[in-house]
Amino acid sequence: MSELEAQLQQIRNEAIALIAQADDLDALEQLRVKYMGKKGPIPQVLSGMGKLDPADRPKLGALANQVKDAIQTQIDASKTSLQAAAIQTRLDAETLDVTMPGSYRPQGRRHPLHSTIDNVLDIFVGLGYLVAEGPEMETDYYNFEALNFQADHPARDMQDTLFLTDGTLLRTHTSTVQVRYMENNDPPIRIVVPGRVYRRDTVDATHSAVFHQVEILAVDEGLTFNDLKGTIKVFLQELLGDDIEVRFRPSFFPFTEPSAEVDVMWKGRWLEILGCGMVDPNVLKSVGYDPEIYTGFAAGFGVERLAMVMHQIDDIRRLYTSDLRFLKQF
Ligand code: 2NL
Repeated sequence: MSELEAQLQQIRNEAIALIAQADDLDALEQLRVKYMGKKGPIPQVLSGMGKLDPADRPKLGALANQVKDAIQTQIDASKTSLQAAAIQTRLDAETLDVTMPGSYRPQGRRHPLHSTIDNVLDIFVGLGYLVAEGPEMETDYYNFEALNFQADHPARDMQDTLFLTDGTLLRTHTSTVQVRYMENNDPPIRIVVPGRVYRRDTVDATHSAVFHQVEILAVDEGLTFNDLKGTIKVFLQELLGDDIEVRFRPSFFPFTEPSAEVDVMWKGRWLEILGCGMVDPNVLKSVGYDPEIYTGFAAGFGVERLAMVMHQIDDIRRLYTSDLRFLKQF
């Protein structure tokens, strides 16, 4: 065996050994470039062929090709097994154990006050009413004057209303929004108004200085007390069930004439649930509606009281203290 043949065989043995040990695809590629490239050891050996007897040259060339084939075969084999190993490693890393316990995501929900408001709004929107809202800080005009409160009405007393230092006040009902809406829109109108209202009250189980109201208002030609009764009845049936018993009692509000209070039979007792009436002609006049042409009806109720009745809540303060043990029940 010639010196050059021996070198080729040594190159083959060394290359195959190193390639077989390569532990990733990058290392394998480096070995491929090193042993199979144009600047590799095989062309190096072949460049010494000139010194050989011409008769021995084909034999050396044939051996060089065998060595290259052998190295290439090892490269292919290593590449296949390294690729398979890489896929297996990735599969192992990405394995999901579907039997592991899931992570707990606390689920929020509507507050009972807001779900009550949502239910009420949905019913009136279904009857064709638009939802309207307005400011909580108001003037005497919108809270009292335009709503036909006489100058000496007890509700205007400092004792009952929260006045701000600049002479404005915190609205004591959402009727202010209806006055503003009527000022800016011609009849026919139908609106439902949810909102926060303020009273100068001592807090106890049934009173809060801040609470929520929903009021409705409809103004059109020819609306009668019968339209009011029908609307209230349908509303309470949708809210509390078709079998609900409803009773209207005469009452008084400065902004309606005639006025009524509405009771429902609930768990064996008559419970007062809302106030209503035909809009007083003076209120229509103050927003520029002609009471000879238009009539209207309105109603209002406290959301906390309604939610307390519906869910048997014993203390209004439970609705404000954000105690999850309480709220999780809804
Ligand atoms: C109650 C009674 C009521 C109204 C609110 C109203 C609004 C305008 C004109 C006329 Cl702009 N009326 N609202 C009418 C009757 C009763 O609320 O007991 N609320 C807690």
